[in-house]
Amino acid sequence: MKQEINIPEVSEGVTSGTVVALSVEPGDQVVPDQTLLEWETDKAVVAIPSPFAGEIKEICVDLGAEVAIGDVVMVLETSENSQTQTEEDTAASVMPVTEAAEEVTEEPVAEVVSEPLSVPKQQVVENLPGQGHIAAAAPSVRRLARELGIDIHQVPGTGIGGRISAEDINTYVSRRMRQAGSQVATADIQRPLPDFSRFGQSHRQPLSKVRQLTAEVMTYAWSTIPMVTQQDEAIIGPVEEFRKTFNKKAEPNTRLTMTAFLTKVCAVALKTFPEFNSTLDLANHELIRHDFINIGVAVDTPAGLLVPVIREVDRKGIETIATELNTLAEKTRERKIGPSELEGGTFTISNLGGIGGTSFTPIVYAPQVAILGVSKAGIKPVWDGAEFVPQLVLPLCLTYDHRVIDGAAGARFLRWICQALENPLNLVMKDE
Ligand code: CAO
Repeated sequence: MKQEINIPEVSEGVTSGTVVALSVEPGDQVVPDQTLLEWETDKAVVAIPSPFAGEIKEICVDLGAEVAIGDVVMVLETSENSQTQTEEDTAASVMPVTEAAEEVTEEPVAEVVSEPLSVPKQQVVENLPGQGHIAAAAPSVRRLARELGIDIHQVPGTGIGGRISAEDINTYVSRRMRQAGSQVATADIQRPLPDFSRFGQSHRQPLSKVRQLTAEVMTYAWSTIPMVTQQDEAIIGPVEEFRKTFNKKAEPNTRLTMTAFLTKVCAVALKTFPEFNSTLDLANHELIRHDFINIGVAVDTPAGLLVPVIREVDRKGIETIATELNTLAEKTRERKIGPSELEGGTFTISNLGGIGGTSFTPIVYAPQVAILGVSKAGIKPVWDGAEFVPQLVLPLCLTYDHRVIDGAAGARFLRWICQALENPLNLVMKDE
């Protein structure tokens, strides 16, 4: 039986992407879950698996093609048996996007608003605030608006009946930034480029989706968040000794890294200083305090910077965190990380110490309010009150959103982290 393979819904907000690898050819036999192609979205590269066993009959897309959720990418000849066995397990992954969207029940009132086509769009949207109407937008679009701190009722929708799309939100944000006379360039605004051919030869190369998204995220954060970077140092000789002894008996995947240790320390620090585990909602004049602690770890990959998230870190021991981090970092470098694994972070750690450097100023990853940068540990003379003693010192840099966090709180938070590294007993002094 012939079966069309569609691009499944992979994550909120992801609608299209580029085919960056074709892993099979016509005539190949495939098994369920075998990767058929790699699809680069603006969040990550996603491996699209085969929902069934069978033979590849046709490949409907070329390398580099732009395809959207629901598009047919391949045709597979399945045997009846293989389809019955795997249908249930894989239904979600091949579900057409329209069916999947209907299952989303969050904020249902927003979904049923449908203004008559004859009503001018602008009028529909701009009449909304204060009149008991609800903006017509999918939950993912409403969430995007919340995360960007904008009032969705102010966004003109360009869809049928004034329905608001993610693109409308982005257009609105760009327009507001221009209107505000911002001197800062957004990702799509730049001064005219000089004619480089006057100086020599240059070559243009397209930006990958990851690079485009990084540009957008960084520009948004840099131009909207007033940030301060606080620096401090921790003596980590004893922790490093413990780590090295532990690793003598560890399997490669359970190897305890400095980043895993820092992730646990930060989780306890975030519990102790909850304003660092929050999001500023300017539109509603509120601070959203998160009861969950999910820490993102910046991973350097050939495709660019990606930030997979370790969830509920406060409930996990360092060994579990280390194993999860090793797995996530490897998956990320191999471009096998799913978009859902890049979402939901409430704080970020960026460890550049394996490469080098004495300090840097990381950029807050909105809608989070703080990020910890880690530079390279090295031996330094430290005054112990009587003499200089050689100590292994780890430089740490904390960047925070100064609208939410005062300088004194920033200094206290970072000092707490340093003291926890120097005396890890601090981690277990309070109830979990
Ligand atoms: N100081 C000194 N040495 C360090 C260190 C530090 N801060 N951090 C790591 N190292 C050492 C480790 O001890 C390890 O040496 P050993 O093998 O002898 O133990 C070596 O560097 C490699 O560490 P690692 O990379 O395997 O493990 P990690 O957990 O420390 O780092 C990860 C994991 C994912 C954070 C890292 O691989 C990475 O990608 N870092 C780059 C992050 C990045 O790009 N940030 C920039 C974001 S902002 O532009």
